[in-house]
Amino acid sequence: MGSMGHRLLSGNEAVAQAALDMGVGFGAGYPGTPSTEILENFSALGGRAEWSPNEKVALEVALGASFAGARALATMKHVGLNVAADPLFTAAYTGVRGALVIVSADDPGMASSQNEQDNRRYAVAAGVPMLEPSDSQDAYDMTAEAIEISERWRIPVLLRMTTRVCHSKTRVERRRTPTPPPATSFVRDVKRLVMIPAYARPAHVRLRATLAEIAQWGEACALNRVIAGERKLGIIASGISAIHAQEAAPGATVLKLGLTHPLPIEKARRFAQSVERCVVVEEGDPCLADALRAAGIAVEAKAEAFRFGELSVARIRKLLKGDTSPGFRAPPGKPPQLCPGCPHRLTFEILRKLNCIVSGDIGCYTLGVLPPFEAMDTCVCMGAGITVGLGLRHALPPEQARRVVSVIGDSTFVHSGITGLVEMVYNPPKTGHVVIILDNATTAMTGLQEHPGTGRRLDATPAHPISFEALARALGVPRVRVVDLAKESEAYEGIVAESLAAEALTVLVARRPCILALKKNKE
Ligand SMILES: Cc1ncc(C[n+]2csc(CCOP(=O)(O)OP(=O)(O)O)c2C)c(N)n1
Ligand code: SF4
Repeated sequence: MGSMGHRLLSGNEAVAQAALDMGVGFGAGYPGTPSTEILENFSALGGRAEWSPNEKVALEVALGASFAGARALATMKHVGLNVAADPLFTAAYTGVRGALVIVSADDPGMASSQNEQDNRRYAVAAGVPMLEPSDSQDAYDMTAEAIEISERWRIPVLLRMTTRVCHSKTRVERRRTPTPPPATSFVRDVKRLVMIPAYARPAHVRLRATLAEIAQWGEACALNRVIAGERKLGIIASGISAIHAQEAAPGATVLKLGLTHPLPIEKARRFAQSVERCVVVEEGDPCLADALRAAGIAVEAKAEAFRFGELSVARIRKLLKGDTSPGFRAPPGKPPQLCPGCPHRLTFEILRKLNCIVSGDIGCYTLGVLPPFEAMDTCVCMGAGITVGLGLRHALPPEQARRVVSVIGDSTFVHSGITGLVEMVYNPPKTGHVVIILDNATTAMTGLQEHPGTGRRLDATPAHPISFEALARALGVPRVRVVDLAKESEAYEGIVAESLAAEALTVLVARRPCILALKKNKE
């Protein structure tokens, strides 16, 4: 489609454009930096996209659409794939009908995440192909290629992006002729789609045979290519590292891997033999190096120091020299802060004043850990605010247990807090518990996305807003109280104190919209 010319797109925009051009009929996801803009752009381009309550739901809905013959996309950040891991592993067995591409946006260096897990491990563990774009053109081309691989071999495909690839803008040519979404229909295929052990056993055997076929195909496919250079130094790299490596060592011969699972082992072997020194340059875990060495290929792996954080051109120069001395570190910037006027502020002022032990969660409100509040004591993963709080209540001596409060944002509550509330009602701590749902009517941290509590969908169409207070009451929480922070700010402290003293199961819905969401919704 040369006639459409080149455009400057971020990696996320390029994935959205390719999905649209390839006739993806359904996109689902849960927001998470750096993946969020993929679905937002897909929707803006006219694609059918939805925010799901969490990543497991998103992947399952996308899988269902694929079973119906639609081409489907599921997007999430790296930790989101932990939540969606259950359907992922078995979807590899069922396989797909329409293409199913799962975007895992990893965050080496933790620009905006609680860990820097390397999701290339998931491709190996679940047994699904993985493609790794290096720039926006790759993101476009590999999204299209992932759709084709998925349909050709009837297998879900992981597209692994990283923060730099998601957010950097590079030139993109729309190389695919836009095609409309394919017609859908249900075709009964019980042996493939119902994973009872009798059908799952052959499905696993089938999966391994499919992977072997893809591995064979990958040996010669254009996704894995050699960029010619001197024989002295060969570099094997994928993703953004392949681009940085070319700049760090301009003379080197580079094997740029686009398909990193299954690996083109024989191609890599020939490559390693063709150069005098062969170094694997990879961000994160030594996944490629381990796999190549296990196959008996003599490659150099990076030193352990380079496992942490992002790689840059400067770091790769050091990596190639084996220099592990600490490099230049930018002086720490100003720590982030809750916006002036943020409705979360009052809650943390009160929790600090009341000397609470605060089991926190992830969102803007995690900033309650920093000065001036310093009112958060634990924060692990989405949803853990309620459940870790319950564990503390169960195990601490009563005089400390009585001070434990769980705080959780509204989007996070929908994502994975509801089951925590079920646990609370089912296995109540002896001293009761207090959960505060910080309902600011948006998913603020990731850029003000809608969720099932806001009354609007991804494309801003109206939806039935779920009521947290009605849900808590229906689950059997005896004390449920909505606090309107605009009108009851004076009374709020007394309400929290009284709830702690009650020693009963309590849910307080602290309600006041995020000031930025209010502004956005007025525009
Ligand atoms: C499994 C997982 N998915 C997504 C994210 C990214 N993320 C972090 S917090 C958050 C939600 C924040 O919204 P909310 O709970 O409403 O709090 P707010 O930021 O609005 O205060 C998201 C989507 C994550 N950390 N983990
Ligand atoms: S964006 Fe909204 S929720 Fe986040 S700190 Fe600012 S006002 Fe608070």
